[in-house]
Amino acid sequence: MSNISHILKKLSTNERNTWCAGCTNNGILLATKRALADLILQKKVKQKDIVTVCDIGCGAKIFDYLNLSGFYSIHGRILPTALGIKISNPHLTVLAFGGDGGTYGEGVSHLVHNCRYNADITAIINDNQVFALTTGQSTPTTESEFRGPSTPLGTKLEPLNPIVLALESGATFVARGYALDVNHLEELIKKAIEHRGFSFIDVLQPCITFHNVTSYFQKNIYKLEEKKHNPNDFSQALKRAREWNYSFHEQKPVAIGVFYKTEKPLYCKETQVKKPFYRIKRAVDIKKLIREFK
Ligand SMILES: Cc1ncc(C[n+]2csc(CCOP(=O)(O)OP(=O)(O)O)c2C)c(N)n1
Ligand code: SF4
Repeated sequence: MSNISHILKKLSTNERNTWCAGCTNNGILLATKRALADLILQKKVKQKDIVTVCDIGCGAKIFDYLNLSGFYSIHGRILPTALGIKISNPHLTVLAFGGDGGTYGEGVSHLVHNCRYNADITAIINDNQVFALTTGQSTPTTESEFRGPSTPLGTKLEPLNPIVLALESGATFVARGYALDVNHLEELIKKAIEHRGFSFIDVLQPCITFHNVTSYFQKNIYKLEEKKHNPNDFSQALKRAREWNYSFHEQKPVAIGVFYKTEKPLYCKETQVKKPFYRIKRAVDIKKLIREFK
């Protein structure tokens, strides 16, 4: 067995895959495993030092299929959980997996502030433009007129553009991937993990059961790197991000790749974490305190 197949095997679990047959989340799982296996092989990360923080949702079930330490968080709260882990032990490679519903709906303030903080965390968001696990209600990235269980007459709202949001919130690495282009997504995930700071990847992940827009993506997706896009140019990044507004009423070009990348001070450095919190001896005797309050 080659080294890479051996590492891929070590990253896998025996859990039964409960995604619908043909679910595009399998593309994200494969790209993540391959990206991690390559980084492990190159000795850039260690399997024992990788931590995943997952939301509640279809995509978040990736937690069960990766043989990594981790934390099943609550809906919308992957980023504060990931930030807490990173501050407590800065040596860890922290990956946060969430859906568009949890991250752009309930958890949107955490996304905005984590873009500002710039802790060294990688956020991978499976954006299927619906709350898939709860059977397809509309989320902030759903297109107008979409009819689902919570909007039987069609949603009347325009979608939120998470790429523009992340750029305007000050993120230092902003990218979009496509779950059905596994090789491209693998490269994006590697770049995101290697980036020093908060990395954000919105992954277009058409839900084949409740929001199947695969044919639109197959027709309209193009790669930024093939258009000589300069990821260091903020205004160019915003312009590219605004080409498509997450709707399907008209044919528009849908860019994937790194929109923007820059360097900023890291949050953990600014908070003066000299050594991991878990190594700091507590001055307070917790057991004694509990006895006092009993
Ligand atoms: C605070 C809270 N609100 C709502 C729910 C119910 N809930 C669980 S999963 C889910 C849908 C998740 O959708 P999304 O985050 O888009 O992920 P997907 O299932 O599409 O991968 C919802 C609404 C919950 N568990 N907790
Ligand atoms: S409902 Fe959609 S996202 Fe969830 S497992 Fe099925 S195809 Fe995948």
